[in-house]
Amino acid sequence: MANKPLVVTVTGAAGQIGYSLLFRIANGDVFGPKQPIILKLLEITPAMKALEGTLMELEDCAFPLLYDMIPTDDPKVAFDGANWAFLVGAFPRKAGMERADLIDRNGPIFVEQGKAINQVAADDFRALIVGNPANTNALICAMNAPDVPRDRFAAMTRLDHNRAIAQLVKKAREKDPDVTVADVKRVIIWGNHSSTMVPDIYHARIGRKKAINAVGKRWYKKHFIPTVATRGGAIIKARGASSAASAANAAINAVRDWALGTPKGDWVSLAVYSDGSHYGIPEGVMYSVPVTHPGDGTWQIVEGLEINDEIKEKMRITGEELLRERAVVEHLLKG
Ligand code: NAX
Repeated sequence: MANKPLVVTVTGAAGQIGYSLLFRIANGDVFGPKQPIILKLLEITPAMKALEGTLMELEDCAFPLLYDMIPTDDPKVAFDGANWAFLVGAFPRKAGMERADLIDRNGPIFVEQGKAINQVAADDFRALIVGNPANTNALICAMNAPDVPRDRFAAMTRLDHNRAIAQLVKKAREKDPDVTVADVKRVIIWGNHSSTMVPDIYHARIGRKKAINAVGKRWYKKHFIPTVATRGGAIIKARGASSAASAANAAINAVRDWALGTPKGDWVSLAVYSDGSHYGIPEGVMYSVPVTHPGDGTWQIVEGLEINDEIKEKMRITGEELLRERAVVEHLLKG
């Protein structure tokens, strides 16, 4: 074997995102066509049987890069020696459940997993948190793994970022049918992965044009922002189930870029720990910002962007929501 296998942990592996994600990781879509993978798959005990079925299917794909698979319901086994993790497993929001109830329900999962990561993960461990409320779960996980640097934990806003790009392409094509996804650069999602997220296109370009000029301010405010922010709900309404393949795809995009680097001249959105030194973002929350990845497993916040008052106000509101979420879980952050 050319390269030593990477240990990649996926939680919630028997769920619907897991069903799409695992096959693409095993296919080399994240770490490249030369990197063998060991998948460690965490589930709750009642879902172990379903996970067994997914494992049988993975086996039947005979992926050349899939060196081994280890299913478990024990976080310490799942994170043992892990280099990367996709933390997808969480309980879904049920009808009538407030956001605070969901935070309460899912928070303890990330306490337990953070503690296990602290004890047994590899030195170069990194995790993308997908399970909702993703930003606050990422914070809980990071704070319960005090020996792992906080910049190794990030929450996923890449699906929102991708949704923003797709909406821009659709609109721009009304005037120019040749516009493609590759023409759209420098979109930003600020803040929380929730309806207060701030999709910002004031720095974005579509080909050589400023995106805001290409699509118009009116459309941006009236259609784009609400469409991106409520897309998850629209998919549930149409499909009868929440986004799964697109969420798995976004997780793959996010970790691939984090591991291997962002394309030149562009950036991506990722919710990372705020130390309070950027763009007036409050300290101590996981806040989505534009980042570049040099390709060595690190990220850098894009500096020096001029933020207009309209976006600043929205950024303040989403920041306050994150602070309120933090207050709900303060007792889980002690580590
Ligand atoms: P599913 O309900 O299909 O799967 C979740 C899986 O997690 C289940 O198999 C469950 O048994 C497992 N699980 C629960 N507790 C666990 C624990 N303590 N350890 C390990 N596994 C555990 O949900 P799915 O559609 O796959 O979505 C998973 C999570 O992603 C949800 O929290 C969902 O809200 C969130 N999403 C986040 C997105 C984002 O952009 N950040 C977008 C997509 C998605 O909505």
